[in-house]
Amino acid sequence: MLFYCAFLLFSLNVKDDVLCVQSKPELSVGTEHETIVPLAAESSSCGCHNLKREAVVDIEKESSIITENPSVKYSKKSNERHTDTQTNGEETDTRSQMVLIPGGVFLMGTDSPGIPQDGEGPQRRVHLDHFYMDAHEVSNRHFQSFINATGYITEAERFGDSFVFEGVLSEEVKSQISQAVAAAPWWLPVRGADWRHPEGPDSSITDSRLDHPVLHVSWQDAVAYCSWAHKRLPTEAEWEYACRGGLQERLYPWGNKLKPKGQNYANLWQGKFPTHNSEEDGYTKTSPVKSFPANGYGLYNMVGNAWEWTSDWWTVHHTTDERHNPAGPPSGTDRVKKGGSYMCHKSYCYRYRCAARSQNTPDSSASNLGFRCVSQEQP
Ligand SMILES: *[C@@H]1O[C@H](CO)[C@@H](O)[C@H](O)[C@H]1NC(C)=O
Ligand SMILES: [Ca+2]
Ligand SMILES: [Ca+2]
Repeated sequence: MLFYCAFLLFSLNVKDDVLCVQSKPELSVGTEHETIVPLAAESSSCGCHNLKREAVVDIEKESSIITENPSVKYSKKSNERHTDTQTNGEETDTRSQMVLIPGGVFLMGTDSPGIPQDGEGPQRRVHLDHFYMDAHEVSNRHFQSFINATGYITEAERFGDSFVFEGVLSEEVKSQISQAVAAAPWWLPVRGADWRHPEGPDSSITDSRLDHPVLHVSWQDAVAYCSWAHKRLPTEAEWEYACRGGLQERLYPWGNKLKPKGQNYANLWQGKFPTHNSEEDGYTKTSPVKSFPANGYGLYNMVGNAWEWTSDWWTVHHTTDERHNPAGPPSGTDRVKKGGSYMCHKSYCYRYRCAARSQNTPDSSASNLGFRCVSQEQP
């Protein structure tokens, strides 16, 4: 632990004390939690092989909830076409469109946790009032409207650095970095990395990436954006209920089968992490916020693409008492994030499930972490 803290103190200046108050080494990195766990330990401890539900679910029936014929719609090739046609409609919106999530009761968490130490269980009954949710992750375009209107400066810009996945950096930027995160050498603290420069100073979000999720935003940044838009961050319960899209006790927003009819339903990692991304789903990094099929509520990329901040403080202890509109513990050190990212692969980050969860300190930012907002009534 000391080693981690010393390492972080060395590699990051302003954020150190916040990162180092955490008690577990994998929490102290301030970025993708799953990447800190050694590969061997993870594959034996994550319980991936104990999941039983895949066998009992009618896959044909489930995929028909989403679309008539997913097999031709979500191949790598058609994803490219699909997203081309979608970029235009949003040019003039300054805020993203929202969908109604009807109130109801659902089973939050799971009794068959993929990663028990994350506090995915126990499963519990949760009642929620209706709310509206952004149909997709907040895009660079929408975040730019906020910045233009307010002059807000993100935490990554103020700190002067942010974590970037090594695999997306140019050789030039990499050559200037002398530190890395001890147990996760693929996370590099990059000076000048921020939402406008997702891979450091020599990168940008112009043109083709305006409709991708905004990255390198801290929890505070996300809260500031949502307030500006007269919205707020979702609670973890709201996020998870929305993720499930009206289905009960399923792993993913579309069912229990990761790739119905062999098609990709989310932007994840295919290949061998972190060295080889086969890009089978069409994307090495982020994808446009409306790529891949929406779930039953009309929500895109709830799992995969970018991790999403929620308003809850982090804890791994949950009561099984029935709850109404739970908002998490009253205090804590980390905030809950949900959904996994384009960096997730089952072998080391089986967190692209609705019940899965992870955490970061509120001032952390990284090249795979974004957010979306909700509101009780349509703003
Ligand atoms: C924000 O301002 C810049 C510079 O004036 C402009 O190019 C850009 O289109 C604006 N973005 C939005 C979404 O309004
Ligand atoms: Ca991908
Ligand atoms: Ca997401």
